Amino acid sequence: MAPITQSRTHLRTCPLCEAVCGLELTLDADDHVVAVRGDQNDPFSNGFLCPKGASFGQLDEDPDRVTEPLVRDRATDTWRRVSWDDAFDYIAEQFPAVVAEYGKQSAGAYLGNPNAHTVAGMLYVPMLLRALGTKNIFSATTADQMPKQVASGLMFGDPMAVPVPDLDRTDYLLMLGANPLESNGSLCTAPNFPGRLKALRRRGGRLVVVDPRVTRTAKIADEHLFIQPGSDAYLLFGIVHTLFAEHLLDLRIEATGLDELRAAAAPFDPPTVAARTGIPASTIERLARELAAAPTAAVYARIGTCTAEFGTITQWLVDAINALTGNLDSPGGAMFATAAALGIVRTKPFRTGRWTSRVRALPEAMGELPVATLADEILTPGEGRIRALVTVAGNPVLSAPSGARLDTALAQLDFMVSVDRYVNETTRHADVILPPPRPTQSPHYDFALLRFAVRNYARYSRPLVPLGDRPSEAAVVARLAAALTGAPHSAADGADPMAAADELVIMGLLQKMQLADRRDELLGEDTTEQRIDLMLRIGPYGDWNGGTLNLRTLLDNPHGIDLGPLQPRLPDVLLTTSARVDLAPQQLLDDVSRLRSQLTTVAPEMVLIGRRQLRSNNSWMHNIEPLMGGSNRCTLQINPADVARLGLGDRAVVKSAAGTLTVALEPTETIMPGVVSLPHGWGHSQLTHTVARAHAGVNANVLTDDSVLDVPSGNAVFNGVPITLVPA
Ligand SMILES: Nc1nc2c(c(=O)[nH]1)N[C@H]1C(S)=C(S)[C@@H](COP(=O)(O)OP(=O)(O)OC[C@H]3O[C@@H](n4cnc5c(=O)[nH]c(N)nc54)[C@H](O)[C@@H]3O)O[C@H]1N2
Ligand SMILES: Nc1nc2c(c(=O)[nH]1)N[C@H]1C(S)=C(S)[C@@H](COP(=O)(O)OP(=O)(O)OC[C@H]3O[C@@H](n4cnc5c(=O)[nH]c(N)nc54)[C@H](O)[C@@H]3O)O[C@H]1N2
Ligand code: SF4
Ligand SMILES: [Mo]
Repeated sequence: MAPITQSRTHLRTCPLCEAVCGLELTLDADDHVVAVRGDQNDPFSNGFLCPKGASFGQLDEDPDRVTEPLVRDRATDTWRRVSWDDAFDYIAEQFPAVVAEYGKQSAGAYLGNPNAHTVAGMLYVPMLLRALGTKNIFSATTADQMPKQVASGLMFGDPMAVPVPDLDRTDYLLMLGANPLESNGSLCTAPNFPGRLKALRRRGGRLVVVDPRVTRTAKIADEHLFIQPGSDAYLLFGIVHTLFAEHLLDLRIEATGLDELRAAAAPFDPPTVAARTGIPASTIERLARELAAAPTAAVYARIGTCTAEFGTITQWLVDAINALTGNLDSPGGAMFATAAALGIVRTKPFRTGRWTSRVRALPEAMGELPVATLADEILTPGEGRIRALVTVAGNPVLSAPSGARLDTALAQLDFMVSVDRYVNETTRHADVILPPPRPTQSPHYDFALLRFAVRNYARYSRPLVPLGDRPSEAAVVARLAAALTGAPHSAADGADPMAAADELVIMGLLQKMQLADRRDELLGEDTTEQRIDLMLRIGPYGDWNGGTLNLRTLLDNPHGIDLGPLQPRLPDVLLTTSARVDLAPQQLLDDVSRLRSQLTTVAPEMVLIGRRQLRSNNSWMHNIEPLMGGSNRCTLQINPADVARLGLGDRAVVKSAAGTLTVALEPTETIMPGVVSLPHGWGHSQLTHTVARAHAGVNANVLTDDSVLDVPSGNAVFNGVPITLVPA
């Protein structure tokens, strides 16, 4: 260990989940992270740190990560390290050749979750997608929050206009399908979510949690309600029905569709939906009355309700209830954040289905096709079949439905490139892996997550550790975009794809704002920083927009800047044609008949749901020794009554329409009878990295079924999957 005098301290944002906590890192003279603490002076996270953040150092330099470009020999399935130039030359030779032979649509792309956390993912990947010019774009969004974005897009006109519960001021929080005590929150950026919930209760507020499991969050709540998986839309319609029936409305915003919403809710009276949800009619009515009576209240629903068959209807009704009870866009209710960096400027009302997928004719949403049809697009012969694939920061073999089928599909590609820090279950099929640098070598700004924050806040972190002679991830992605399209990509040809791309974006934006003469004033050490500076300066707090913020302000305030509590933002955020909130979008009304058709369906005897684990991060932190073991294991939670009824032992064979797994059982009273829960992101038996393989677990998505979708959003369905269980 280096002498203490040589160590230095650095501040940066944790990139590992949506909570954006401030970290205080101690680095030794050789640039190794030797200590991690929560940044006490961060005005948003106030020193909060979870076990994942605490292991940032181990993650930063995981000895099993990929550090140099790898090329796979297909004949022997072995990897060889190559130089960056050789890697890009090889890509430039192979990828465009496939596209030249089979056409633009033969290229595909899959983007994983960490793209929402990286500067490369937010600023450079969109450019790579444009360069490819294919419709075959997929991402973790359609295995995650697409229902919320489609619902927001249809109600508010903008799929990025997602209201978040005003956690610090609300008097009543109804939370469905979220477990922030383990996940630390999602589409609700709130460092120290646990502390904020405890504070809500301390100030006399009420927390009600609806979940098929008694989660850690449920344990600190005033009330927990079991719900039959996949039935949240019925519960929420029951609440909407009651609000109308009992004249509990307090609509304070300009809205259309009130009568249509009332009509849509008519068939879903609490006695009718009670059987389907497993929640008594009297409880549903009481929830409606409590929401209406509370001085302020917010309904918040997350992944458990998104990755379900009626995900979009559910997300719509969440904000419909917030609106009907006078809580939309109002302090203590559900509000829109004001992010400091200017985002994509949309001008047209959102719609889906501008094109459809080739095999199943599924509509696009936000320029993407459902990941549930990625395997179809690779496996189904015909013109437009995907033959060359790029993945950036994703592991769809473990994260997409019917993962085993996708595994088979990837093996049939003509060429595949992945930008990823590991050889994982997905990237093992790649021909080339391009690694990002260590997180300490990357800049950090939360372009996406700060749009969904419970306080307005901004923080920029510069890289702490020099890159040496390797490229930044931004430069990798920019160079990849050039190589994939056969454009000049190498310094030897005089090309600097990153600088060229940045210049295009910067000048485009400046010209649009009629600020072209101010190019030289942009601050920053490189063109990436200059882009960030520009987005801040013309953003809502920017010094070119009447405010004070720019890159310098953020560099001078390394703990982050508090920009105050959320402010009412209607009608400014709206992009609907009526310039009002649409409480009953036609596309969602059309889906209600599908919901009605299943109202009296008898629930399957056993259904599968997922869960998150405090010391996991989807599929990719299982190689970090200090996080492993204890409760961080891949077990099937099951009620002891079901274990006894089915005569099961320690293990069981689980069968679904999509596949079969043998799993270790974890009997627990915390899960309702008839429901089992398996976390996703496990199934590492094929990996070479040592720790993860020792804790392999099984791939939950062998059981989930890519033929079942939430119709309006095309989102995958992970919760409420019918299964059978027999002794192993
Ligand atoms: N059954 C079931 N399935 C699910 C879910 C569920 O609840 N149940 N949840 C879904 C959800 S919400 C999500 S978001 C998806 C996640 O799905 P994916 O995004 O496909 O999977 P991750 O496991 O997050 O994989 C992230 C990859 O990014 C790599 N990586 C990490 N940091 C970086 C970086 O800085 N740069 C680059 N280039 N790569 C990096 C990691 O090594 C890893 O391979 O899974 C979904 N799948
Ligand atoms: N520690 C940790 N943190 C993470 C992640 C991680 O893997 N580990 N992943 C990150 C990602 S990508 C995301 S998207 C977020 C997600 O963050 P959250 O939305 O908080 O996700 P979960 O913790 O899985 O909580 C979902 C809950 O939904 C419940 N549920 C399942 N089916 C249903 C249903 O039909 N109805 C209802 N009402 N509930 C249901 C489950 O039992 C579970 O408790 O977490 C992020 N943070
Ligand atoms: S809660 Fe999320 S952001 Fe905060 S330290 Fe943990 S992983 Fe990092
Ligand atoms: Mo996610």
